[in-house]
Amino acid sequence: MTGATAGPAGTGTDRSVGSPILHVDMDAFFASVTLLERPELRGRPVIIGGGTRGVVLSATYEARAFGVRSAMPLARARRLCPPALVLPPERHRYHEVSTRVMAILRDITPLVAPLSVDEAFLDVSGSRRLFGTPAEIARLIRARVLAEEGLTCSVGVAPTMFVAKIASTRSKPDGLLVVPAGGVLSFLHPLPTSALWGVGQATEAALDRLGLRTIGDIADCPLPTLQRALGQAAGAHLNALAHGRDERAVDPGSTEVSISAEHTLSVDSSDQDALARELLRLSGQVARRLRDRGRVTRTVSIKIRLADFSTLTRARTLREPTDVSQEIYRAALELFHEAGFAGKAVRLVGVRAANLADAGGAGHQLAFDERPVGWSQLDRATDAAGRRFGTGSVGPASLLPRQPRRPESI
Ligand code: TTP
Ligand code: MG
Ligand code: MG
Repeated sequence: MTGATAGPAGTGTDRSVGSPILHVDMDAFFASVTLLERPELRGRPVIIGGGTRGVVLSATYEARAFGVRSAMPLARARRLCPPALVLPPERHRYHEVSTRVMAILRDITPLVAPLSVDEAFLDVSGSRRLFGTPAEIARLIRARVLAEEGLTCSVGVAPTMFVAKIASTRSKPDGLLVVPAGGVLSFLHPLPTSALWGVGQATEAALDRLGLRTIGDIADCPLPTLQRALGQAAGAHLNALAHGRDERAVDPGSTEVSISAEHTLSVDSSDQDALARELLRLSGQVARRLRDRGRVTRTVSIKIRLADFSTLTRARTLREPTDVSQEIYRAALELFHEAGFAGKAVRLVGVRAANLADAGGAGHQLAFDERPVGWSQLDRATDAAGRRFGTGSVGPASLLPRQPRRPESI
């Protein structure tokens, strides 16, 4: 299926020219990647899940037809969809595909801001001469991702980030939806309030109490009423969004949720001193990249792949956020010693800094009202990183949105 395009798409009359922001999101990402190597399962309801959390991570659209949704407990998903096949995640493959998809996007413009492992914003304002209008670029991206990865993605094209994000969601699966500059309000206003990025259950309930069901209702609501119910800042933000106003710009540096470096040893090694030196070198790289970006980390993790390819991660939340090599190294080395790899042959080591914050405001956690509205998805990803990376936790770290660029040391 090819999704709807609001507005004619040919050059000349292309109404996407005033809509330079693209949001690209892979369809049923984990499930689709897993199915690439299991083509006999295509068309069947498939769920990726299991592991320690026992929830649905991704479900094919065939499974969703039964009501299966991500984050649902697997037991419930199985009850809703008895014929579904439940398969374990293959994190390494998802990461590799993600890296290649992000590279396709960076072929178009350096202004790519990944938001998670399977989605990114692009600002294509400067790409017109090389690649055409935003709608043409969206088609090009979809065609390349399909041709090169065998996967479908959905793309929203809009004048602003939050509208592009809503548009990609509304066009799923395998869709393209262009919201022309003059069509933002007619697109937004009929949608339910929950479609607004940043409106969670609590905010939705508060809006509901005011009798506000659609985004159009929010736009029509007097600002003071909205602010009394939600607070000054949140009320003003929602009012602005409901009028289609979103000042944020696609910033390639702002959405990184982690920075990592890893290295595959030329020969498998169990030499503890040599491995510690490698951790020191990688910690230095990570710290430098944090400083380059003006960021600090609160969560350091290590990744160790043994000769038999089994891969483990260990993570620690620091007392104080840092961009100092030695502090990152100290945490990484402690994790390494605690993990009990002594004597085992190691194939790959990695260091990751997650739970990032701006160096200027280190330690200052923005309250909801202070956050630029629209970043709640990113905030959630970052919060989740903190939760999942509890001291000594194992495993699901590789599910977190990763920095899509391949570390230079590989
Ligand atoms: P999503 O883009 O939210 O979902 P999706 O790609 O599976 O489906 P859609 O077509 O609706 O975009 O998430 C991308 C991947 O991230 C998803 O395939 C699995 C993973 N993921 C988790 O690991 N944990 C989670 O809680 C969620 C929501 C997703
Ligand atoms: Mg997706
Ligand atoms: Mg996504």
